[in-house]
Amino acid sequence: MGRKKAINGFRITLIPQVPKLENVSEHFESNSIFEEYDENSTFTAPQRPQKHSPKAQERDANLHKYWLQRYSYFSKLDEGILIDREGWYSVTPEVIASHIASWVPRKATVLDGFCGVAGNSIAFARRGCRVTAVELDRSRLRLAINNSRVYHTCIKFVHGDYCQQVLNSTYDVVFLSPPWGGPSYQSKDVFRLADIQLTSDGQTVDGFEIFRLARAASPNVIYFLPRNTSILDIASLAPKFYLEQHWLDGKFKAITVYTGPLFQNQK
Ligand code: MGP
Repeated sequence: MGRKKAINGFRITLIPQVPKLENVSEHFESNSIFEEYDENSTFTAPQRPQKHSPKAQERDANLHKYWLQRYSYFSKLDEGILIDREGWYSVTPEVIASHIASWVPRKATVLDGFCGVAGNSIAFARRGCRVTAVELDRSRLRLAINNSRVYHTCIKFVHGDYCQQVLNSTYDVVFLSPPWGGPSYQSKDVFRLADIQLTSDGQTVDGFEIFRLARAASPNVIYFLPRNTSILDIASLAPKFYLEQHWLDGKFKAITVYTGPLFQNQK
């Protein structure tokens, strides 16, 4: 629940604490680090709509610009959406997430390998896809589950490492929106796929390897990338691809690469 505080005569509702997962059915598969949360899990969602407070975001100059665009990320922001620091700068704006989802047939199985606070997973689920959403950060996963509840979507959430999860099953589509190393991608003239660097099982995994792993789980991969990504790197991923530029309010935000038979002759 949000706490109320009087500041300069105004009553401000502070951002609520991360809700507790209660009675969540967790199970550990043998030889696996995954815990699964699905539609059968019970979860305490926010009891009533919460107003987000500008306080924290206004204090933090780096987050201020995201705060100003807050309703572009989640139109239901005030209905209980929770976003952490990394979520603010990496969540896909809702209209872009819905557009990306519109490329995927309804009922398709989709792996969202880096679900973050669930912006894309929610869009795929609203499209009618059967979504498995993976997140390594446990606290962020709780926010994702909360946000999915706000949108009344049914998503299978997995706490774990994309590089391991992607080896476990096959999917109609794998969606990739990995961490790009934070907003500093903007300072590079050209962003290289090798600049995406994750650690999995003690090994460094770059943006090429992330894609290679996805292709092993599905012939159809959607890759959400910085707007300054090297076109040569993208061209080296697959012989045929669609590349889409996303513009919002006159600003070039990001690009998406679609590869695989599902996307041939789609648009
Ligand atoms: P941005 O460049 O930080 O914002 O991110 P903006 O508003 O274009 O910044 P400005 O300074 O040019 O005005 C643009 C979009 O890219 C965000 O809304 C996110 O959807 C996405 N994005 C940004 N980052 C840093 C990441 C990231 O690390 N990972 C992923 N997957 N997406 C990101």
